[in-house]
Amino acid sequence: MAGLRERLHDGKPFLFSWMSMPGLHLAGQIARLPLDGVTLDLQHGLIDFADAAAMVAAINGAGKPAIVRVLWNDPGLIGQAFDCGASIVIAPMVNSKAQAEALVKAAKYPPMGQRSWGGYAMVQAAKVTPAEYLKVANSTTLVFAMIETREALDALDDIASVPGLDGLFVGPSDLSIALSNGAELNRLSAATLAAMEKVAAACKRNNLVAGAFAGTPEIMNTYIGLGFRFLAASVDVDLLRLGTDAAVKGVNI
Ligand code: 3PY
Ligand code: MG
Repeated sequence: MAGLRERLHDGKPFLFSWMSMPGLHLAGQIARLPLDGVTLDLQHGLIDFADAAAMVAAINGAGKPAIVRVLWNDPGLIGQAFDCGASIVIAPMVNSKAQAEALVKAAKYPPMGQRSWGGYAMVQAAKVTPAEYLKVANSTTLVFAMIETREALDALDDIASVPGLDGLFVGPSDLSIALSNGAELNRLSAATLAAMEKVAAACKRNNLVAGAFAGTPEIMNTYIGLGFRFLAASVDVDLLRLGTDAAVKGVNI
């Protein structure tokens, strides 16, 4: 999406919805909420590729950038996400420089990478001709590598310095599990926050956008304080619970 890279670098938090449930109309509704974009979670959500293709079109139709967290750092899945019109791909469990290079290679056409040409939805979404799409694709599609293991923390600067990468995205649940050797799931644990400080610093050194899954205002504010700007703010399933709590709050029953 034109202007998205500039928006992500302007220093203002970019807060987005996170969807785990499939549904074209649901995606259209969520894209109209007052947040900056919508992520479809194809790793842990219940969304398959046919669902995602329709949902991406609905999100783009609402004028918001569509973000896809792919099932795995796999070139076929990354190409598929961009071909259906996603603006940003987030790849899970990127643990080495070689894996970060593979992510960029799958996402970019030559000379930056080896993305394979095909499809039409991405051309429709960009509102250009196929030949024009080729010219703008590498600069308008963005990739984030997820940092969520000890291995990734050990290779942080090697990963962050890979050309073509736009940002690092912390999976704080997996990271907290890894750093506690499986003892706790705590997105605000001291060890997780200390590691995230290092991720934010690596992003700053390499002119990358620092992103993370957050999910609550308290967590978001903490991560913003550490320098994170690209944040998953609310999750579809949680919105139903929060909305229901608000709908019956104060009712005399
Ligand atoms: C994590 O926190 O591990 C994630 O992958 C976010 O969903
Ligand atoms: Mg994870």
